[in-house]
Amino acid sequence: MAVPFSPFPRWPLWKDIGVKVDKDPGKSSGIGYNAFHMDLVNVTRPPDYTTLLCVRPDPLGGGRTILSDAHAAVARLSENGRALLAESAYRYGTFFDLFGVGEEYKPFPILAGAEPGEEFVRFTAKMLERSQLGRAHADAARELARELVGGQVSFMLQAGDYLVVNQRRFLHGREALGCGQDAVPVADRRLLLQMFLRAPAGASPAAQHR
Ligand SMILES: O=C(O)CCC(=O)C(=O)O
Ligand SMILES: [Fe+2]
Repeated sequence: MAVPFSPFPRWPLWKDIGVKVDKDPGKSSGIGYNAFHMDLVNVTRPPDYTTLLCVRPDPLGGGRTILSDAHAAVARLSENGRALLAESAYRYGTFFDLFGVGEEYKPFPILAGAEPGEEFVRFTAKMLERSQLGRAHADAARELARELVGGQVSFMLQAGDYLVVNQRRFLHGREALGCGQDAVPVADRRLLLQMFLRAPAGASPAAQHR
């Protein structure tokens, strides 16, 4: 279906996402709400797929996976909102020691000009808190974040479940983990393994999922 690769030379192909109580709660391995995003949003060639293998769900019952159809959410926005999202006015995060994902993209448009439904909706709701955005562009992005939540589905990954997310179609995130993670031994805490996939040249992941 697609070829595994590691964008992070420093980490193994299967990157573990454990639980770190002292980490930024909204980020990977944090204990809080991980808002809707695509992985590696600020590169010119993001992974076509991001995949998550669940080794252990949260013993405290939190950490449901959330998914939302990005193009469906975009279609519910006003024309003016869509026009703002198509401007190169967005930025997020840093670019450091990455492999196989092109160049840093900064600033970037959330919506590409290409055929609707075929391209990435290059979005992370984390930019609303963590990046400097102009007022109108931030408002349009906040509107998109609201629509993503409105159209979301959520489910609990169980041990052995393997989720493959087409990043051209869906954005993903995670609900907060259960309260009291400090009391859970590290070896019993939630554990996922993450791997990225590149679609074969010429294959359109968006088309494959019609
Ligand atoms: O913890 C999760 O379920 C998702 C984490 C995630 O999306 C990420 O690390 O990129
Ligand atoms: Fe992610």
